[in-house]
Parts: sequence; C-alpha cells; structure tokens
Amino acid sequence: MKEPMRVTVLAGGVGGAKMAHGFQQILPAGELTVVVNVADDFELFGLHISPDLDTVMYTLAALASPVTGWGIQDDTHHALQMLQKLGGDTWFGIGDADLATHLRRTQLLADGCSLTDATRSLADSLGVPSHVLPATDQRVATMLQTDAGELDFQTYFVRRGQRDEVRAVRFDGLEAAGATPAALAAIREADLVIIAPSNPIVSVRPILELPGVSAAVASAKSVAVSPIVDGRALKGPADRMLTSLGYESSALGVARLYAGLIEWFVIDEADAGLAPRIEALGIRVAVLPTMMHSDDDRAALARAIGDLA
Ligand code: FO1
Repeated sequence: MKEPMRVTVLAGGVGGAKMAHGFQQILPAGELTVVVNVADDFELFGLHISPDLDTVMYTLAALASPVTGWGIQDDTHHALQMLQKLGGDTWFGIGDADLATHLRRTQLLADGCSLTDATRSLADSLGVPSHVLPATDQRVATMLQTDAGELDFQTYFVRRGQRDEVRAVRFDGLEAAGATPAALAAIREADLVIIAPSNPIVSVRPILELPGVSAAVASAKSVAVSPIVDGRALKGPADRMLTSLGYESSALGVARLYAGLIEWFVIDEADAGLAPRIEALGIRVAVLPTMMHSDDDRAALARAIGDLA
C-alpha cells in the first residue's frame, strides 16, 4: 500500500472498531476517518448515549475493554451499584469512567455543539489520532419489529438480551436526516472506503441509507469485510437477524446486500468456497484471515486490504 493513503471506514459496534483500529495502526496520524453509526444512540437518565461512537473512540484511544469491546477497560460500577440501591434502572451497564463521557457529551450538546463537534472534542481529549465522525448529526433510531412489539435497539440488544426474533427493521428519522458534510466529504475524498465487518442491517444500513452515502461509496474504491464467517456472526445477532429478515446468513448473503456498492469483498478463509458465487455478483473477492484476536491481527488485515487498492 502506498503511503500515505486516506482511508475512510464505515463502522458500527465492536467489529467496526477493531477494523478501524487496524487501519489506525498502519496509517500516519490523521489519514484515517471513521464514519460511525448513530442509530443505536438513545437517552438514559437524561444523558445522550452514543454506544457505537464510544466503542470506536475508546478502541482507537486504547481504552476499550478487551473483554466486551465496549465500555472502558477495568472500569468500576459504583454509580450503578448506588443506583441499584436507589431503585434506578441498571439494565444498561454504564461504568463510572464511561459515565463521564455521557455526562460531557450531554453537556456539550446542551451548550449547542453538534454531535460532530462534541465527538471531535471528546476524541481529541482522549488523544485519538484519527477522525471519528457520526454519520449524521440528526436523530435516527433503529426500531425492531418483534413478537414482543416494536423495540428500540438497546431494549432489544441489552435489556432483552437479543432474545426476540426480528421480523422487520426501520430507522426512525432517517428520511429527514442527512449525512453530515464531513462524513460525505470523508467518503468522497478517501483513497479507500471500507465497510467494516459490522452488522450489515443495524450498523451499516443506517449509514448507507443516509442521502448521498451509497452513491459516494459506489463511486469510491470500496471494500467490504464480511461480518459473517462460516455462517456465523463473530459477535452479536447479525446471523440470526439476517435469517429472520429473510436473507442468507453467509458471506454470500452479505455480499448480495452490498452488490453494486463495492469493488472488493473480503471473506474469511473458511468461506473460500463461496468466492465464485460472490464473484458472479460482479464483486471481486479477497480471501483473507478476517478473525481479529489481537492488535497485530487487526493491523495485518488492514494491511492486506490496503494492498488490494
Ligand atoms: N452491551 C451489552 O450487551 N450490555 C451492556 O450492559 C452494555 C452497556 C454499554 C454501555 C456503554 C456502551 O457504549 C455500550 C454498551 N453496550 C452494552 C454495547 C451497546 O449495546 C452497543 O450498542 C452494542 O455494542 C452494539 O453496537
């Protein structure tokens, strides 16, 4: 890969953060931009919580818990324990240090900052050398239709432990939302655009469906990394969600969702047999070790993807 190269990663939760971290390790400071899903955002205790922005920011700041991928490593939970005593809601596991992020973001927004500006302030304060951008500054909320009724994302994902079968998904507010100018510019001006191995339905789609984003991705040199390996999601409900929504829970099923947007699709060695059927979609296939168990794995995958360009 020729240095320096401007790379823009479209990311959701943990898998997206790991992919972004891989590129941050191999690029000069400032060459990486991460455009992050904000449709998981919600308000709790009067605080604006942006789980995917925080997961990306903490990962790029080397603060993220290696156990869960979200929240801050070795964080304590005294506030939550006291809240429990006081009869408050404790289903969303906010740590004490993590709480400071939610307090500060909420204060910045109340002072009139956009989510983009608030995120830049937080990321700069944590010494993150890359640009972390919300895909939109407007409120978009993933709503999931299930047998238990329509659930907001965190209720589905955390409070109910992803036990409900998802029959349909909608992104409340998406029609009225616009991708931020900074996010669109980051996609248009990148030498390489990466759709990270995030949940294609609830992490990637709320980014791609913002006006102008899909067209910008399609006209860039774009690579997507499969979040499904051998039919399974590495983390989270992507496999079950794909199935219950009528898609195939496989690298091929995900490739069909991205057909027309990407030049390359990166699949794991376990799925090498699917390459011909993915190539039949007009997509070039790179078979690589996509499991990221360490920082070195993340950097190696990023380097191999960069070499495709
Ligand atoms: N995910 C959980 O499964 N359980 C939790 O208690 C939890 C707390 C939490 C706190 C802060 C934060 O930024 C993320 C948190 N997450 C938790 C993850 C969150 O639900 C994200 O939306 C998922 O990672 C999907 O993107």
